[in-house]
Amino acid sequence: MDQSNRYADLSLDEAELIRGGNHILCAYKLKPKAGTGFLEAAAHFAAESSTGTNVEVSTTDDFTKGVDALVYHIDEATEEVRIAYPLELFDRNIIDGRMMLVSFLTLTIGNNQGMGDIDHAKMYDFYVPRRAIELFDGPAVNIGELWRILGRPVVDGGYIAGTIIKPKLGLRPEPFAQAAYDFWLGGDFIKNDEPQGNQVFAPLRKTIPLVYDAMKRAMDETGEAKLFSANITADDHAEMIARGEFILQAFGPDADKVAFLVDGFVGGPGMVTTVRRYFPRQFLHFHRAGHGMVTSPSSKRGYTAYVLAKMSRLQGASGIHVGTMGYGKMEGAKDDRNIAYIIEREEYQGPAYFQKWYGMKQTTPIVSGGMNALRLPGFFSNLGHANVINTAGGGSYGHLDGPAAGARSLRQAHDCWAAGADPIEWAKDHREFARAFESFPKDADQIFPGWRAKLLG
Ligand code: RUB
Repeated sequence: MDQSNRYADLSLDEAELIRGGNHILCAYKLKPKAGTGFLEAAAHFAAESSTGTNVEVSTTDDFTKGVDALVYHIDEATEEVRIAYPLELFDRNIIDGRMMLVSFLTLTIGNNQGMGDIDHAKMYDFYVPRRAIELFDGPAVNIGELWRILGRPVVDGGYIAGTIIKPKLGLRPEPFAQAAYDFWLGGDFIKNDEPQGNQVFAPLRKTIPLVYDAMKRAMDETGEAKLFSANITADDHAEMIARGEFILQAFGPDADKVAFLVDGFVGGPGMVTTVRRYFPRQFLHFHRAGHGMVTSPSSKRGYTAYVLAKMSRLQGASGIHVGTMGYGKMEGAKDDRNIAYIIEREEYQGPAYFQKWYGMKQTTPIVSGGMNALRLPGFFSNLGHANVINTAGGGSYGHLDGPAAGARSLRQAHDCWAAGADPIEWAKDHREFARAFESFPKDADQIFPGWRAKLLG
């Protein structure tokens, strides 16, 4: 059934919709199945995403029609469809009237992902009006808190050198804590890898007190504050809270130095909000393992990494992984900078929409995945700043002289970029950075051809 007379109005003006402030706007790349017209498919997509189904139902009244989602722009050549969703469509909490991300997803990227007359559809941007920004939690704390703990300025406090305990799994409590201690001698921040939790060979109740002991010893030794991002991901919210409370108790007077990591893509919005609302004083570390199944450019469904990052700020992530923009091991490209810019700036022109955040705290870009000291200077040049958390697992534990040297090599790489120095010249006076060339020779050959002759003589 062609529903375009009800679910499409191509005379609607986008600028006016934005001025009105009563709609969330979504931009998709959409392709109908062969045999279905473009406008017809788009209108069915909007129907299924709001008030409708594939047939007219007799229970529809005039009010219902007033909250239809409407296709307001199509461009068949570029597979572009833009839809305006009235704010009334979105579910609100009964406890405080606030908006919830799960409802945004259920409507805008829910049933419409499995429709028989749609070949594929992927959301690549969305616009949130001021009222909706006010109704989402947003971050409670962010990198500013971490800079304060590290004794730095709370604005532009700079690079946070971090790691992920590696191997990813298979360390028992003592070697795990030792690996943490060793890195902290040279670096700032350690995160659990995303699958690390309460495995039988490393029970959380045994591992966490040892990690705190390692942190205290490293703080005594270096005179610097240290940070630990503990994974409290679990299916059960009660389990997450039990883990979080145990960890905060174990860290006692240093509980402010604990972040909570959640596998927010596989776990979903409920898991993120559990941390955001139950532990509002802790840095909320959104790990996005699994996101590639929808965000990869090879996927024509779901949403992009840009959309994921933007949603995470609405939800209240203190920091989210933004990829490595072509400089690390994960898929990405230089212009993925926009994934960082939309979460850290007060306003930003995205691929479809100009978004203002109306004072919502920023979400911190976390840069991770195959990074090491050699890859950092180029990464910072591409991004244009270094106000990020960077976690380099292999880049630290793979350093020939161990994780403390690996950590120092990261800081030296940052300082090299900040000084605008030539990396090979810099390496001549910075031993740990120089040893990174020998530790990661494949990268060195690729990024700095001829380095051996210049550095090793
Ligand atoms: C880092 C690692 C992270 C990825 C996730 O380990 O595997 O979990 O960063 O990807 P290493 P993303 O430093 O040894 O590569 O950050 O893109 O979400």
